[in-house]
Amino acid sequence: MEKDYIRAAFSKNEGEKVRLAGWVNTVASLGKLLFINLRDSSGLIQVVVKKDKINSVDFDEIKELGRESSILVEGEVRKDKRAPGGVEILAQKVTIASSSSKDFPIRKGVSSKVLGNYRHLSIRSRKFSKLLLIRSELLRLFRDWLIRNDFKEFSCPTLITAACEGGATLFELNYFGKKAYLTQSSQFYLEAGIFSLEKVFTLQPSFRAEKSKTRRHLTEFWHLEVEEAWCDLNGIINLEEDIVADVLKELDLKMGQEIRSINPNFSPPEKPFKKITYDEAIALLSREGIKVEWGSDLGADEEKALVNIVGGPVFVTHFPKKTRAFYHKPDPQRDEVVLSNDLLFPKVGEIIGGGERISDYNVLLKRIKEEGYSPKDYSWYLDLRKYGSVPHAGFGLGIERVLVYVLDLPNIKFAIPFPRTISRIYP
Ligand code: NSS
Repeated sequence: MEKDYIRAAFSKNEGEKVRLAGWVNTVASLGKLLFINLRDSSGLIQVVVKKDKINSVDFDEIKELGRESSILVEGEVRKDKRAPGGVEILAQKVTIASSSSKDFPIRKGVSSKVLGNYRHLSIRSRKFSKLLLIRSELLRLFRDWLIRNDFKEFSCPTLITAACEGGATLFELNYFGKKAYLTQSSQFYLEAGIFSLEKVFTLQPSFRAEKSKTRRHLTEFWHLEVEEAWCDLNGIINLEEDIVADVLKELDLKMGQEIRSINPNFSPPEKPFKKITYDEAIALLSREGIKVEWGSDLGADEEKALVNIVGGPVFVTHFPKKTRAFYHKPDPQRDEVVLSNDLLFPKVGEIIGGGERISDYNVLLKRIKEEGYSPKDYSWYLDLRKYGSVPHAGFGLGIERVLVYVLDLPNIKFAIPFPRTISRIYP
């Protein structure tokens, strides 16, 4: 197919002859004139069709086109103050690619349930298209940043045999008669990867059988995970701070206008982010009358309160061992806490979980047993500590959580084209 058409947003030069391809938003008829509001991936443009400029059979067919009909337009750009966007296209030829059925189910005022049931169609809206463009750019910027900083993309399996983050949220499946699971995190495979490439990352879905309905949990989310050899807790915190602050600044430069059309109050967070220990966090919360017993994890409400108290993004480090998965390295100064960190952000709470890993074989074996797991299930993971183990650290970042923050979304399900939650696996 010939692709010499240009996008609506770039059809700006008075007198220019252009070819456009897109979808009909509305057709308004004014006697011998038709005004088509045409949509493509770049935006909307008005197309004017004059009856005397076009064959009359075509004119009548265009007049009857339903919303979402796909058409090709050849015409001339004209400046017109009344047209949305300041320009319109005076059509010389309109070709109907496919006329849409008249029962397009997305209409003004439909419920959010209907929008969810028709997500395959509702992603066509201007707002959703903008959001998905921002998401696409965010993914690209994270990848670019990591590649620029000498990290290599490392592909990990989705089908796995043992839990990374504890068994509670595993999706189980039958793998030719054997028990297998969908991965909760690619961390262990990235840890294997550092012995080959030293600095690795992956950007792929993780799966969690989250049974609660919250505004920040999906059962399938896009997980950016990074692992680095010869790295400790401080090293990984610095890396997290750099990548998040740099990428959000770059995203603002590239997509600031689109972002602010959805969240007018967005401004990228400035480095350095505040850093506090878990002990300091519960002391701060206690001063505000929020009691957290030492040894309990921080929930969404506590995270929100902390971000408010601190006044922006905050790293919380040195969580109690019992709140974290077995692979975290215990603090050599204080065995009951681990060298872990969470990065908490306004509006959404935790966007990153990470830290330094146990690099000693015997310590790891002990922790696996203490947590009640079978060392046999982690035999390959233990091997990594047998053959030239190194200090190493890494983190995982939830892409959709970052988007909830950037766009101030009321629910994480708006941050992904086809959300999976406890109550939705269709479409
Ligand atoms: O459970 S995490 O805190 N950490 C890990 O999975 C580590 N194994 C990552 C690593 O070090 N390689 O999850 C990391 C992030 C968390 O901060 C959230 O931003 C996101 O993954 N996350 C989620 N996003 C959406 N929905 C759900 N259910 C979810 N769970 C975690």
